[in-house]
Amino acid sequence: MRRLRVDSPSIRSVFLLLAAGLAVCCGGGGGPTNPSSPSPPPSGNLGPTPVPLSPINGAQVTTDTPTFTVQNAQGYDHGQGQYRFEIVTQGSGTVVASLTVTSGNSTTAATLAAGVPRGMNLAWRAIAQNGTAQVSSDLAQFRMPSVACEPLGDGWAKSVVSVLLPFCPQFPNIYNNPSDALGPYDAGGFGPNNYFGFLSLGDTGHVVLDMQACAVDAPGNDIRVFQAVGSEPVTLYVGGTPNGPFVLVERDKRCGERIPGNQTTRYCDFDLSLAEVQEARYFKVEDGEHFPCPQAGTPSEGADIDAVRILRAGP
Ligand SMILES: [Ca+2]
Ligand SMILES: [Ca+2]
Repeated sequence: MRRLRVDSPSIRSVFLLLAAGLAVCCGGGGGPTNPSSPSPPPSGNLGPTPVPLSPINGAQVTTDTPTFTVQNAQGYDHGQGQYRFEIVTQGSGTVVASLTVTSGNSTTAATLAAGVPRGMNLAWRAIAQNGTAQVSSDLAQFRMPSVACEPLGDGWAKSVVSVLLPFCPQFPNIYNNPSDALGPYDAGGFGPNNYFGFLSLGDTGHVVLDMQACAVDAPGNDIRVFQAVGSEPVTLYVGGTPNGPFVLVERDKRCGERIPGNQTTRYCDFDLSLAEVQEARYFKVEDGEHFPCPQAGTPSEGADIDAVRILRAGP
């Protein structure tokens, strides 16, 4: 049961609160609230739209799973609906994360447990919904923790965070050492069984690489992926933390630019601005060839990753 406040200044306010109490008294257990948020007004004084309470005004949060708190809107209080929290880019307004929770008492809070990407200029809003109508807050700017960037150095990939290589019994992948994607490009040899120096991803495979340094969005391309044997397409995601969340930069990009004098390795370039990412340390390189396992005819199916480099460190 909702508890009525006893400090109401007038009989009229009491009647308003009683009416509000009747409307919301029986909604069951309370929704998520943030005890540290500013004191909310009584539900009778809620405004026509939700109002962001925290984080606001560009404040930097200290966790990768931040909590967002909004003052509820009139008609969307506890027991009356739900709130959809959207994390969007400041540039195009693209939604990068979202979560819907039931309304709390005067305020509603949501913790983005799946994480919010670092290295982007972001804002958030809360959209109150009651099944037939909805009303949105203004956007509030905030900042995630900074990406931990080490000095640039030579710009080549430094270590493997994780790898997923689907097993294809039709034709098992023999180019399956993820370390072959580290350091400068060095693939060579001859096919189909005697190449060296690259990692074949197979259909839908991927590898996550720690660059230690960060790629930053400068004018033009920022990242170069070196891909061996042909021009198989590559998909690139980037992140500010080793386990993501990762943000798509470009999908299924043909990776076949030739390097003069090199017969094995080719490359393709990516521009962080496509993803509205300012800086990224971890690159998730995914197969973009999508050649189905049942049709496999070589032990090197999928994109063949020889190396990855931050372009600012050199061509
Ligand atoms: Ca760029
Ligand atoms: Ca290599």
